[in-house]
Amino acid sequence: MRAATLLTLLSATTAAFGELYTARKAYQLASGTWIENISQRGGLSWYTRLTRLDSPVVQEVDPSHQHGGPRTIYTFPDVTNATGIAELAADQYAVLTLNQVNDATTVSVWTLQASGNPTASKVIEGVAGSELLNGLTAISSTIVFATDTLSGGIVRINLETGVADKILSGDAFAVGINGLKYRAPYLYYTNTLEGTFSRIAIDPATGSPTGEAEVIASGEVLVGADDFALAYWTDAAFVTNFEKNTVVRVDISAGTAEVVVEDIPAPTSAAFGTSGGLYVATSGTGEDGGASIWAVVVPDETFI
Ligand SMILES: *[C@@H]1O[C@H](CO)[C@@H](O)[C@H](O)[C@H]1NC(C)=O
Ligand SMILES: CC(=O)N[C@H]1CO[C@H](CO)[C@@H](O)[C@@H]1O
Repeated sequence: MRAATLLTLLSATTAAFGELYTARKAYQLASGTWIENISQRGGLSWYTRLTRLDSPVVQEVDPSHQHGGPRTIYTFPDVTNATGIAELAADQYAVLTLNQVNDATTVSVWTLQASGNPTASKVIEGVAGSELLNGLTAISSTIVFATDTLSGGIVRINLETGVADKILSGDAFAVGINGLKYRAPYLYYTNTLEGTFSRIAIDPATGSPTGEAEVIASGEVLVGADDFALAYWTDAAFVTNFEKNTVVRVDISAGTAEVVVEDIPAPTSAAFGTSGGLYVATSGTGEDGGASIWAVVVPDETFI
């Protein structure tokens, strides 16, 4: 997600695309809305579930229906914003919230059971030393990792014991660290300010690094990088760049990054749908006047 301190606003009009890629707006939300994160393609839940940074809610859209949402499924009590969401099991999520009162922010961690009559339990209230936990990814059904965008580093959260500790820090995890995804054995992450897409191998049981952090791709096209989706059929990542209004494809083995979609207004996250297709969600800060969800066709996607 983009923190207020990281903003550079650019505006966008119509979508223009790289060769063979197409993008169309699938859903438009009301003015003043901001989608922070979408979750899909663990393939476990049918609905695309999303968090809203402008209010403490989780919503869902039915990716197969043009008029299938968004519908609010849960409102977190006594907090102001929802940031990261990560799927733990079918219809079960870990969700990060912020409570911003005056100048103080409290970061909390919840588990959400999203089917039927949704319920949530607070696992941690007030993660010590963090003002903005942002990207969130599940390592297992009980361990999630989150990026600390404002002070740098990656925090491990044990949902069973309620313990949160910063386990990765230093130059490779600098301020501006943002999107985060785990695909064994690597934890992949972006840095918005440095314009990098990196990874580090970790032990899934402890979260401890089992190798060195490596920058896979970097450069001006990645300055402004937010969250991303990992392709499931090839070794690539689709990174949203909210400053440049683009989707950037990173070829992980080749270490290259190229813009494949332009003019999606201020995109913040991306996820592949249960039955294929790349969904990109926006912060609603472009000329759209509200958050939107776009359906992007990736020409070489091979549905598995
Ligand atoms: C959290 O929500 C409040 C109320 O909508 C909003 O004023 C504030 O800017 C939000 N925080 C962030 C980090 O966007
Ligand atoms: C920015 C952000 O919160 N990204 C997360 C969105 O949710 C997926 C899992 O559903 C995580 O992997 C991302 O890190």
